[in-house]
This record gives sequence, C-alpha cells and structure tokens, in this order.
Amino acid sequence: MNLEEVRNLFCKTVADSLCLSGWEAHKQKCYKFSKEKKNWKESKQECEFLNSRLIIINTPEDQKFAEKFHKQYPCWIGLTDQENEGNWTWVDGTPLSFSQWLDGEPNNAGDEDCAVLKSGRWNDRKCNYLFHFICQQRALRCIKAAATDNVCF
Ligand code: MMA
Ligand code: CA
Repeated sequence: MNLEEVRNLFCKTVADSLCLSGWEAHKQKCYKFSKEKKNWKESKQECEFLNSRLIIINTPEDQKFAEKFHKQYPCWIGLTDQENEGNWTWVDGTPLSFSQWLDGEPNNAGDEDCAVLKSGRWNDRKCNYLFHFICQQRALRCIKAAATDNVCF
C-alpha cells in the first residue's frame, strides 16, 4: 500500500469514530458519563473543561443512545429554562424541538430549571441538586480535504 491508501484505510476503519480513552463513540460523537455528581452549572463547566458540552438530544436516535448510556442513574443533560421560565433551551443556544419529557413534566415543582434524564426520559429538577452528567464532544473524523486526498485531523 502507498501512503494514501494507508491513510484512506485508517480513515475508513479507525478515525471515523475515534474518541479519547474513557469516552464512548456513537455516530461521530464521543460521550462520557461522569464519575462524580455535581450541580448543573458545575456539570456544564466540567464538560467545557474537558473540551465538550453537556449532552444535547435532538433526535430519536440520540435519545435511544442516551437511554442506554445513562443506565439506572439520573443525570443532567444540556437543557435549561433558567434564563426565561418555560423557555427550554439547549446549551448550544438552540430551542427545544424534539422532546422526551416524562408524563406531567416539566412541572417546575418548587422552581426546577434544569433537565435530567431519568428512566430514559426527561424531568426538570432544581439546578443546585447533585447528579451525574453526560458530556458530549465531536469524534475525531476524517474529511475529504481534496478530491483525491483523505486527511485525518
Ligand atoms: C416528583 C415530581 C417531579 C419532581 C420531583 C422532585 C419524584 O418526582 O414532582 O416533577 O421533579 O418530584 O423531587
Ligand atoms: Ca419536575
């Protein structure tokens, strides 16, 4: 094999879903379930410190993965209405389109402005409560840099 063939093979078989150790690859993203429990804000900061963000769930496919990934533990997701009550917004600034609230949620019980995954679906909880959390980041991917040249970055 010449270098280009080696590179193409690497991109096809390895780098398309490459994650750091301790992170799990899924659909060109990497996920990490926190060992520690933190409040929502500190969870968000911890994900950012790890060059990632709290998980954003925009599709049934993402939701299915998240359900499997969080196991029995409730955990923070990147969704809050702290800025504007009732206006749920993802940490990347996008408004809610797809949603998977548990029946009767969000109910803002005693002022709950941050969302958790619980039994695979969503509930709003008080943001200062301590939960595990899921961070999400882009997987290392190959892009086609030129017509004949796959480059990994
Ligand atoms: C109930 C329900 C939820 C709320 C939690 C807070 C157990 O579920 O009212 O909506 O978030 O209590 O503990
Ligand atoms: Ca609630």
